[in-house]
Amino acid sequence: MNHAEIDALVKSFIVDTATGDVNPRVQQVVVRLTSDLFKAIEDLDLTPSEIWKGLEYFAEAGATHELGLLAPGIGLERFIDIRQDEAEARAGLNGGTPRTIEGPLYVAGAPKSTGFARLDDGTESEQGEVLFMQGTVYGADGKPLPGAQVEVWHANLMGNYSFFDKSQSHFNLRRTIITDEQGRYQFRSIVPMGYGCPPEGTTQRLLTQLGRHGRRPAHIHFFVSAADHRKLTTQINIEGDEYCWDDFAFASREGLVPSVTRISDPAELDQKQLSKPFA
Ligand code: MBD
Ligand code: FE
Repeated sequence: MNHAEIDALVKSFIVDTATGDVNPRVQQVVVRLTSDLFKAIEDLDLTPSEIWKGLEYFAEAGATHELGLLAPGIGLERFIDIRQDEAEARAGLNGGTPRTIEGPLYVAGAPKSTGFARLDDGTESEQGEVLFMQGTVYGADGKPLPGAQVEVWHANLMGNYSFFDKSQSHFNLRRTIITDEQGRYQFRSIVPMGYGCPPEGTTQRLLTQLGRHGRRPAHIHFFVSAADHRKLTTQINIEGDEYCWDDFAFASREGLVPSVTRISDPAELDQKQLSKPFA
């Protein structure tokens, strides 16, 4: 069938049979996606078994909760961000910390504190490196924002996230920090390890057939929100990670790889003229 015939067929199936209440947007989207699918089937000459295999693939991805992993893996989540950046640029809303993808592993309701939080429950203190991070939340006017909400979440030393990894305590490595009077937040945690897609899962199986790996660099996620401001969704990568610029989820961006200073003795804070965490 040629494309015009496919358009007519899809219209006859979906549009011409409408009787009750039509949601025009849903109709528009379904007509478009269905005709694009049929055209791809035609152009690629997909066999019936290939088509059913594709449907089974999505069924398995859904049943194993991997659709949220497939979305970043095929670049869909990054594409949504690019479009958001473009929309903001058109509206003249430039500058500030770049956004990047949320990923599938956020959990709402993390313990809340003001100014400072310790994120880790201490179970990996022996093996891990202690990490301190501090920063200031600024509004678009460049002024510090007191009372802003900084939600932080990251993986443990196995690259796993609490709740998804049942072996971790609830809300391990997840906290909500409210900025202090000067718009500052600080936290103590452990340096995370990068995430890897479940090796036998639907996402990794697809990536492998595309000749791709399913690794993410070590990273820390943030939601930053405040009254009358749009929410920022972003992440930082830990510099030096071999996947820092080779992320299967395409989340790495210029400006989101802060420099990390490693110290073994607190006295080095003075020598290196670093601000003191907790000070
Ligand atoms: C992650 O930790 C993540 O941040 C993304 C985007 C995908 C999979 C695991
Ligand atoms: Fe993550």
